[in-house]
Amino acid sequence: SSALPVDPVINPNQAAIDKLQEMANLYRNSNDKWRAFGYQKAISTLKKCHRPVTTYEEIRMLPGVGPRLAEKIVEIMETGSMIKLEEYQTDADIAVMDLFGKIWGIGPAQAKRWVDLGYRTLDDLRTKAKLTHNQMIGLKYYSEFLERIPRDEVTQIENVVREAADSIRPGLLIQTCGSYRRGKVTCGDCDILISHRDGSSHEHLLFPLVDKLKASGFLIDDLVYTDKHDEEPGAHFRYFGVCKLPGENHLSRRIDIIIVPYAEHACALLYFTGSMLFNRSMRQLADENNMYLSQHRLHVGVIRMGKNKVNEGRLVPTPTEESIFQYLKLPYRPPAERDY
Ligand code: DCP
Ligand code: MG
Ligand code: MN
Repeated sequence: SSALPVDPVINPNQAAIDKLQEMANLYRNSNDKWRAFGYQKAISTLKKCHRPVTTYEEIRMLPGVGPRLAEKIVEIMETGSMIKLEEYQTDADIAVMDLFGKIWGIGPAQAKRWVDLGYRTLDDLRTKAKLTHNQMIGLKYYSEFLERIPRDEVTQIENVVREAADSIRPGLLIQTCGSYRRGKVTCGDCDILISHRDGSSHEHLLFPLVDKLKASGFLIDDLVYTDKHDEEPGAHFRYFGVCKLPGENHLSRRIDIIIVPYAEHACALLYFTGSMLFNRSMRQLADENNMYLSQHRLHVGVIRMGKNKVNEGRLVPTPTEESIFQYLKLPYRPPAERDY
């Protein structure tokens, strides 16, 4: 695949970014999503700032950084540590919430429920808790799923899927999205989008594809496997599961496959490329301009009363990602510039 830009060189404020990220993760996993969000905004700002900031005044000038957070950043700059973070890291309940919150698919509410039931370790969950299928899979691969996937391994995973898909149906459009398409050096999982330009050859593909990839031993556990008829009308065919490349030295990896009709390809590509924060701001911008943007489609001329749509507006053709940016009157942003 084409040469993509990779993560920028280490940021001069990386030490502060790392500490703030740890704190944001702990807040998120301990169910304090507003604090986590505030920290995440400050992290975004610091990542975009390519000179070192050291004084309180400099830090306060950064957008999205309030006085309390600025004090924290100064503390990190001056002492190399952050007392609040250390307190949190040694708080037993917070530590357990964090442990549980790192299980794939587990949010802070579920982590809290388990803590309240008295579970303290992953073994407690394995032996005492009543787990759903996905929770069992998350536990089974606890440490493997926390490992980032090197970019070239994602490419290899894509190639395995491509080869299987091509052998079933030639001419498919197959593209890895997510953090990979945004040019990251390592990825949390492999997000593969499949479609076909003829508008119909994407149909009846997911089941034979998954069967084939299971038979070869590549797909090893399922998380979400849906025929769109199971779900809300028009939902995409999707498979979320676990894969492993052949050979001894490979870890089990998360893989997401989505198959979409070609008319929805650009909206799905935009959505599946992310980031999640970027998607949120794109949808918000659409809302503010009487449009509606989803992973399926773009509507214009939407009329809302508060949160309710009074008029659904009109579906517009979106042949490319560029066309979506044009409707929103935004200059096009390549995937590598969609982190925030
Ligand atoms: N996505 C979203 N909202 C969600 C989940 C996903 O908008 N609740 C979109 C944006 C993501 C993309 O789907 O960028 C892929 O989801 P991932 O969870 O795989 O996230 P990334 O690929 O961006 O990061 P990672 O490297 O952690 O996989
Ligand atoms: Mg991903
Ligand atoms: Mn994913």
